Amino acid sequence: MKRDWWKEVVVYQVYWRSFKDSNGDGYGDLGGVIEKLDYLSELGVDVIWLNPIYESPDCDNGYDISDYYRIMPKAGTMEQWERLLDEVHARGMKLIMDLVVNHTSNLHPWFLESRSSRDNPKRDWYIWRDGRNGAPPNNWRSYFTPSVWEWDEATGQYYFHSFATEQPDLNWANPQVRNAVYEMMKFWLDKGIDGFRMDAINLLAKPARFFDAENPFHISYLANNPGIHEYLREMHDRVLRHYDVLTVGEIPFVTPEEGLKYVGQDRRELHTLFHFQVCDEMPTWDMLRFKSIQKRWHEAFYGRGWNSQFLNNHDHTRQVTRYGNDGKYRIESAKLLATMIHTLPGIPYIYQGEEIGMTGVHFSTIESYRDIALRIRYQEEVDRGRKPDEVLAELAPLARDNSRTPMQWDDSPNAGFTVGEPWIPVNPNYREINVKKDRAQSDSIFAYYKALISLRRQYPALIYGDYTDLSEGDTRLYMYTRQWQDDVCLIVLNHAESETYFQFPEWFRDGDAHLILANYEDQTDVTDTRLRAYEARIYAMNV
Ligand code: TEU
Repeated sequence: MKRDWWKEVVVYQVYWRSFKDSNGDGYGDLGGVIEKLDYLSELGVDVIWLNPIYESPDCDNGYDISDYYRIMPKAGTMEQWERLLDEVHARGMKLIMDLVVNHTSNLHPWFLESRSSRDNPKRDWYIWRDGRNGAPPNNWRSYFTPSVWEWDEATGQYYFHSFATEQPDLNWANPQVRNAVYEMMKFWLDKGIDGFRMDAINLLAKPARFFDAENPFHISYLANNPGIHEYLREMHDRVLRHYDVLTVGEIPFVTPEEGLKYVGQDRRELHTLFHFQVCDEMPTWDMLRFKSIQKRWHEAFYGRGWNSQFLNNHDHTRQVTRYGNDGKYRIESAKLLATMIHTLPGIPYIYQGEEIGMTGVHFSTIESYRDIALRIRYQEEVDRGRKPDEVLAELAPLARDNSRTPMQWDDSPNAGFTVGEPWIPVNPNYREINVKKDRAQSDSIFAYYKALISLRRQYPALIYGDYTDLSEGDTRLYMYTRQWQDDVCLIVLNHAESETYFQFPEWFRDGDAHLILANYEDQTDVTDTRLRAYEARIYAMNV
């Protein structure tokens, strides 16, 4: 298999508004990211993914862009951004930026023009349709609202939005739109960035006719529509192939076979993708489901395309709370989940705070929540007559704000995130869980992540190796190998609070196996087959 730098990286996601505030306005910012670069460099990550920093009315935390060429004042200035890029590069790291081109803000000048009249030259830059007997053109729901259509009084038509009404979708069928996006991409690439994380990129194409959906709640109709691969191939041909960069598409609603159409190495579209089979189909940990997802994707992708591994991000609640145990075994289970993510096939993504085992949060009032998606959904349910408390209790566990609370640096007020008033409340557990405390402990989660990241450099089998699950059907034990040429790594995990025993594979016992990492410090015995609560180990050997 061909070696490429971008296959070998570990990516760290910086949700900057919650990372570190350098000017006391309560929002994290670029200055704060610069301050913490040594921290990231010490962790050992190769690439930083920065969530959108472009000018935006900020209805959806920067995913509603009103000027692609300017920096949002909350984040800082273009000079600071340029300095950030230099400082990242000076430390031997790379920077990838969020590319949000399925939609713009409704305050983007393109949309203001488009909505100004039916014969404006930019009318066709967005998707406008007549209603159907006084109702929207079809019955589709959007991600955030009951309809993808919003009535616009001024010109008497509806416009299409896959997310909030403040996020009208661009019309990718219009070549002028595509040109404008390609120019903008070149602007950032020419500044020297190292790639893009492409927001909702498989939503760009829309169907020729907007038929009704049988079940409007299954919003997969928004994705993978005819024409999408032509757009991505054109984007590759016109822009991406001229730069040596990493591209990762956010691709909801795909099977492995469909996913390969986006990232197959012969496809000339994208390098890698995020699929959401784990996050969307596993509300809580489900070992058998997880194993079957890993197996299916590996079988489809091995030697053909490159995957990603992640269990949380700014849209999906903290992994240790959702998929581990954020009480008694927080430290052990945080490390167990990290072990999986860094040893399963694909690029590992670390979401800020994960490396110290930050947990989800449960705010007691709706006012504390900031997320537009949650607030709209809450209102919709309350308007249907449901009890507010009950609705909140139902929505809280998977709320996006779980991951968006400020990074917990130390036990000083507001966790050392800001000297001002944080834009979203800090998780009240910050005195117990913070970077300073974690790093002072002998069983530091941070140190374990650091070790995992450096193991990937020593053992290319963890990156390029074939994957074999040796524990199919077992609901607690997960044991698998990664093999590349003569090198094998064996990973053994017990995803349970009680003990489990396992058997080494026959071939393994005879070799010169050694234990290269374990999440229980006292574990040094290579022959021990007893696993304690959330115990995780990695062995290596030559065959
Ligand atoms: O998310 C869009 C998106 O497709 C996800 O909602 C995805 O389907 C989901 O995580 C799977 O469960 C992106 C951004 O990540 C999100 O923060 C924005 O709100 C959204 O786009 C709109 O730009």
